[in-house]
Amino acid sequence: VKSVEASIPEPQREAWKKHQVEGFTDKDGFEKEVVRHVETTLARSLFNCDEGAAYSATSLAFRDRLITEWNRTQQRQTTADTKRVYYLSLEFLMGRALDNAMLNVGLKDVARGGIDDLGFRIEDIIEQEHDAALGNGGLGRLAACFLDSLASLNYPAWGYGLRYRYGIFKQEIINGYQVEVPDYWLDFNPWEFPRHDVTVDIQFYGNVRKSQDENGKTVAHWEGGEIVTAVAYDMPIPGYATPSTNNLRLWSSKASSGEFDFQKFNNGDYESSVADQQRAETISAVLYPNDNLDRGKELRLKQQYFWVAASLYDIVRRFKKSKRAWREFPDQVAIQLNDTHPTLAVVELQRILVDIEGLEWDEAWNIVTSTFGYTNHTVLPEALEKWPVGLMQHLLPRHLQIIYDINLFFLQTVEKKFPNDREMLTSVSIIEESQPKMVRMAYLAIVGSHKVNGVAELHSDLIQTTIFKDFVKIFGADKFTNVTNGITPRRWLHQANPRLSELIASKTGGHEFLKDLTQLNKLELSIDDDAFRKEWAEIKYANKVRLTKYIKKTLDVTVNPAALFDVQVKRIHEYKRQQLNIFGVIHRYLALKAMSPEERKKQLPRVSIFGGKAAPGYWMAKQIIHLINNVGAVVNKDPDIGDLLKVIYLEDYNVSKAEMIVPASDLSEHISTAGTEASGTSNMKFVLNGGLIIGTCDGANIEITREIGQENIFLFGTLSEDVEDLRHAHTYGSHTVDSDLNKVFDTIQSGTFGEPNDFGAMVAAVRDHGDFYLVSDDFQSYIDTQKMVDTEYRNQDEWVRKCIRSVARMGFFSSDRCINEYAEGIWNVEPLVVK
Ligand code: 9GP
Repeated sequence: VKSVEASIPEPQREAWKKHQVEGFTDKDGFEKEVVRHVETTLARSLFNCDEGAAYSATSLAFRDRLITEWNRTQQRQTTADTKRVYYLSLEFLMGRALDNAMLNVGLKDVARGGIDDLGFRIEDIIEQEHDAALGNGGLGRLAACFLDSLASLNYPAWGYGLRYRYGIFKQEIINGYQVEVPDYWLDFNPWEFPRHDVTVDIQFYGNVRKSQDENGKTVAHWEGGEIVTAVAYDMPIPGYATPSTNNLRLWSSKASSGEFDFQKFNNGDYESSVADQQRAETISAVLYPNDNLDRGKELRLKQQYFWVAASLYDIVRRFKKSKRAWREFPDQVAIQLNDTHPTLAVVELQRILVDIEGLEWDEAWNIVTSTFGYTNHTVLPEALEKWPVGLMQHLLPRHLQIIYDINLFFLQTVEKKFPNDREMLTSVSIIEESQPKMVRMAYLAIVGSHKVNGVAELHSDLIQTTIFKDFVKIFGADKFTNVTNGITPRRWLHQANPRLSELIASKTGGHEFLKDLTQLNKLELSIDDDAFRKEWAEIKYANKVRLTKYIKKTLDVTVNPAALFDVQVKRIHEYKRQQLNIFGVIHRYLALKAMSPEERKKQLPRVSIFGGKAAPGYWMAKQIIHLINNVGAVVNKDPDIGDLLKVIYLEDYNVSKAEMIVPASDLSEHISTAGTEASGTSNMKFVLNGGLIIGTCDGANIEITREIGQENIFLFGTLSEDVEDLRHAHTYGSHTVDSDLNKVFDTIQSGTFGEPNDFGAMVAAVRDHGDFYLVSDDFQSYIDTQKMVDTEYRNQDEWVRKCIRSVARMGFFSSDRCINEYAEGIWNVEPLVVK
């Protein structure tokens, strides 16, 4: 790190203190800051200030405020010298920052007035911001919720990630197909601070030489190869209703100064002189767009090492300033591995301690394992990371040696505990003896951490009884735990649904519930208050009207806001079963078509809303998108159907769109095959916004049911304990598909929704190829449950009561509760109370 650390001598500090920047606190001060930024930072004036410039200046005014508190928070944490948490995540799906900053520092009303005085509307200004979309889905959004909670609860914590130049691609739907467009989001980003003085040189490739030191100890030297420089970019993370402002540090790659070939440049060979530079910059250029899928690309491994090496260098440097003994490292530092992506950090810390700091292996290993915790987010085999040994050897030769040593010592302890059990050794070895040999990253993460957690009760049970069961035998059950996911009520209620947040505040005695979500339970006391329920329903209706307008504007489809809005927005994946949903929609369409006009008049109008991105290489997921759009194209224009059914595909689903869609939902679909969705977090967002769920007994649906009561959720489908038997029966027994689903398939194959062959593979996956996701098993109960939904929705008063009761019982699902559980059970850190 080439950071300059100079300190102003005591006598001169008075001048600094006198001029300390405080930031605005009222409307006048805010306006002054905005005008100053428009005129000086942006070099514009009142004659050419458009909404974009007004957004920039507003953001800069808030950023200045945040940075003052950010500086103080860092100062406070350094002085207190307490333990810090470092959250390592390859994804932070932050969404927009301005609205969040205004609400968290409690100055949105001040800004609203000021923006109004200056001739703009705050809603239009907020809309100008580009989402920070540095993530794929639930995993990245969870990390963003955690940052909000860590700051709001005053925990000394930093996030570490990569500063991708391109976040998740922008999705366009053209002729019903997904088309990917690059998301270049960094044109103007007022929320980041480049720290050109905080850089770390990261080594790749090369080879390892061993020598003996004066005591005869073998020392490894990693030499040669290539160097890429990591540059830090910091984003302030403001807590809600507290001055605590934490840091998210994102690393960007650039060529190290030694890599630029001046010789070639001077000889006029400009192109190849910059080639190395471009190669270095490629490391942090793009986010891999796969959700729950591991593709094993070399650049991805490079990203992982680049990011963990830079982050650990930073963490170790900060620790070394305290001049403590190494054994105190775990008392000062807790590092959480968000999934297996940062697992190389385990190896890197061991390398730093042994090769660079000269500690003995065992002492170093004790420090390492006491420092790390690992969160598993999936049991899907295709998502569990493995790297070919050959690639690891080539890219990180010293790390591979260390991995082999870690494995050797680990297997020796296993051998002691389970003598002569070769099967056990093969099953838990970090190196998979396959062709080619692979490094199993999840196993490395387990062996290198003191705690391993799943993200919902069912998921945590499943990892302990299936994929990691042998590790439970080896390490004991205490090493494994559960922390059920949560969401931040600040963004997912207060920001996304301001009217509902105000109504709740009026019934629960203020905004305390945003700090302690269990306070929502007071809502049940008002459930018989007619005016309250009326206002509740009005707010939902207004949110639906807003979405209706958006649908009209973007898709030119008119939908009836009084219809039941049935929403499934999330990544497109066979295990999440959007195909089951669209088959159900086709079934509904066929049923409506078969009815007499009189009968039709008695039916409940419904809008089926879909949204979500498919990984660009995931062909079947793209087929599902295509089918949904084709069904919409037919149904939405069918004069027999009219308002009774509309099928909508919302393009480019992202965090800011979720903030509009979630509050407008009556019913949301969380219908994964049991045992496949680790938790899900959008299920929590939908319920918190007064919508009900149709769902399977999977992930956090189970705990949501327990909290809100099974009378308030529409559950259906196979239980996870029966999944394996059914799969087996599909393959080895006779597998039949019931007549309703067959009718759906026949309609698809008759060409009603496009070319008959277009969706052949999707139909065949269910009918002929073993139906791995159990669509045929769950179809009938899904349809029956949807009928129940129709019936219950007709009784609006009871429906609203169900929604209120559900919201009242959602206190458990705050990410604040999660973070407190991690802090107590895994990190052993305390909040730093601000006076
Ligand atoms: O698929 C899970 C999702 O169920 C969970 O809510 C989220 C956060 O824990 O993580 C997802 N997992 C991944 O994206 C890949 O492991």
